[in-house]
Amino acid sequence: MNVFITKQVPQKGLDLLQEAGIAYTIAGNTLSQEALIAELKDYDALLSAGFVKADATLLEACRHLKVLSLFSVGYDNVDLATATSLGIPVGNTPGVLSRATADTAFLLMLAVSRKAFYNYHKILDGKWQEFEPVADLGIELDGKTLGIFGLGKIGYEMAKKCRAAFDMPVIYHNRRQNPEAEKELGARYVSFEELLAQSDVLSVHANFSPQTKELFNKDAFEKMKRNAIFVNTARGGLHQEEDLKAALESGAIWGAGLDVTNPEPMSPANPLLKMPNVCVLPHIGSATVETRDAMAVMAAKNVIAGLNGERLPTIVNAEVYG
Ligand code: 8YV
Repeated sequence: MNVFITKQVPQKGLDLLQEAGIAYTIAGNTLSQEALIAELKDYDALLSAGFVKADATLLEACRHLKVLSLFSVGYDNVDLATATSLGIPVGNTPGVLSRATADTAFLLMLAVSRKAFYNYHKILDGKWQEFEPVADLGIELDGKTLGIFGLGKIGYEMAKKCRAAFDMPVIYHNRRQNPEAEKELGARYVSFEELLAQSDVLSVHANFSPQTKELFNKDAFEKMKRNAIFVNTARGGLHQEEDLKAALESGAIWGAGLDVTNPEPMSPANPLLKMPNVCVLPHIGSATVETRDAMAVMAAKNVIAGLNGERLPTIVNAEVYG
């Protein structure tokens, strides 16, 4: 039994594979889809880290795979219907990255509110001048309303931090109501329109899907408060970048913090990077030692279960089991 791993992952996951008697190969470089398909002919499982498009072409060519284990919570890069129809179980890594990702959303919210990245660049550019009482002022967060779009595990952690740090009332919009967040955090369910109209900080934590694609567009930004901060740590495809730029330029919203962009990587020439009220990070939501270790362990456990013909501990397409 063997598994092909697309990128180096933390040793803790590799140790588990070894203990389970599973041989692994780690790709030396990023492979084209064609090369990956050719490689996978000799493997029973794929542990996919980074952006590997597991579309119908790849899955049909690799229908012999006993498991596709994702080193991520997101599964928007997998054609789940095809995986299920071919009987390939797909596993992901939910839960363990919620705190780290929420930390990143919190960091962006605070950094945007004080124009932190812009002010740092002023120093680098030799533009730290004399004290100016009205230059480059930020806005405070105490008591402001936090709106969460997609209040699942990560959104919950973000809401918890914002309540504890700044006593922010929480409103949210979801497919389903979240009774735990309502009870523990006093979160209030609102319509999407109300979320746009009432949030001082609007933080996005939803999955990317055809339903959520570019939901944050011109129309949405124009319905938001002029002092609003938009934060996206989910997927870049949830916002329309040109519309976001226009909304920031026109003052339709106050600022934006992005850990995800569309495309990734973002071009260094992107004008968003020069805007005072914008902070961009290169998709580091889950990038802590603790979280990446935990993700590696979870992804390895999915591989081991799949190769032993057992149900994956964290399965995305449970329908595969009928
Ligand atoms: C990963 C993520 O860094 O889990 C996710 O969905 O976006 C990040 O944790 C990324 O997917 C690389 O595998």
